[in-house]
Amino acid sequence: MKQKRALITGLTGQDGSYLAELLLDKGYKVYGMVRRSSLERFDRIKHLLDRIHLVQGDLTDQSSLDEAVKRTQPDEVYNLAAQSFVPTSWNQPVLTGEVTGLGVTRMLEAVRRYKRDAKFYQASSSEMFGKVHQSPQNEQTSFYPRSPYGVAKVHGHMITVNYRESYRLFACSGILFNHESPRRGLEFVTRKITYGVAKIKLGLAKELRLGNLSARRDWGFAGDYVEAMWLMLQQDRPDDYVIATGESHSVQDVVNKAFTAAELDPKAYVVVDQALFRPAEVENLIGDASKARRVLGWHPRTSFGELIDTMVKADLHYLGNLSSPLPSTIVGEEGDMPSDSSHP
Ligand code: NAP
Ligand code: G4F
Repeated sequence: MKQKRALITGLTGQDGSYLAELLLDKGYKVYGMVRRSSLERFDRIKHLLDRIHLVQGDLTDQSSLDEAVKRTQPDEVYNLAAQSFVPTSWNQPVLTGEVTGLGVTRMLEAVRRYKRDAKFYQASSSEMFGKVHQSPQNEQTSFYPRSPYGVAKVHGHMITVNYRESYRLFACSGILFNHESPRRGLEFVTRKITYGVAKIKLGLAKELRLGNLSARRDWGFAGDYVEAMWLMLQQDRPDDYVIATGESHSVQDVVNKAFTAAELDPKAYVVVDQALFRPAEVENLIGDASKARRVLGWHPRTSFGELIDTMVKADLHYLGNLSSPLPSTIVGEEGDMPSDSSHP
């Protein structure tokens, strides 16, 4: 049987790395799109580099996307690339619209022009529900995004639906709720907490500054969620699916779980910093993935407790084995963020 080819945008990100592993295990020839930067950002995929094929491209540059699709002739395209950090989307709203919104249109155009029969996956987001109209949220719930990122994702979602209907492309959107792992970026709240806990435990930090502790999310494990992406493209017809655990927890719950895993008392270390609150917050997300369960046979395998425990252990292991001092920090809109991007 002919070896299937997959093209992943956002290969160097959290989900790109897990999806590449899954597709390689399934025998795919995997092409990954990477953009040029002055420093290589291959931390998450260094263990895969001898098995994947890199193609250069950027979601803001149509010709590079056309060329990537023309050259690789993929059977499946997974569009995971995005400016994905919500606070940055207030700071760089136009860039976020270009990459996270219009970038999807550019990718769909490349597929339509150069590999029309390729199956296309779009990384939609529960951030589209924003100020929620119903709970739990499912595929019928209306959108009310609360950030430039959420607005851009609504564009990406709707243009995917539109290309499916206009051109009969096999185009699917996965509306994924928050999913985390030891490879999560250090700026997102779960990893900020588990990394911060590990630093405190090892005597490398004295406090952890956080914003809104009462916000609630439906958090799952990224490794479980990339399987749902693949399953969507194995169906007979294209459709959209919510992917979630169906459980919601507060940021305070993550704090409690992570500090307990390291046998520390959060009250002694957590500082609430008003500067870390968002101009408009998404207060409460909880997903209803019953369609994915019914049609795809997908269900999450990792519990909230296991996820946070694993992340704390991984960060303790990583920081405990560092041979050089921690890198200096830069001040970002979410406070002091380590400038390294270390991924166990
Ligand atoms: P991530 O770790 O932030 O990765 C984002 C990826 O996009 C990186 O590989 C990044 O490349 C790439 N990228 C950024 N700008 C680009 C551009 N202009 N051209 C080409 N590539 C670009 O995100 P993730 O957590 O893996 O999420 C994957 C996708 O799912 C994103 O679209 C995200 O918005 C969406 N999503 C995520 C979640 C979640 O909870 N994780 C939930 C719902 C939806 P560099 O390494 O070069 O920066
Ligand atoms: O971890 P977060 O930054 O993730 P957020 O904003 O929910 O977005 C993530 O999930 C989306 C899916 O719903 C993706 F589409 C998106 O790409 C990204 O992966 O923040 C979660 C919550 C927020 O309510 C925030 O206000 O945590 C709260 N929070 C409290 N203190 C904090 C902090 N968030 C961050 N990043 N840093 C804090 O210090």
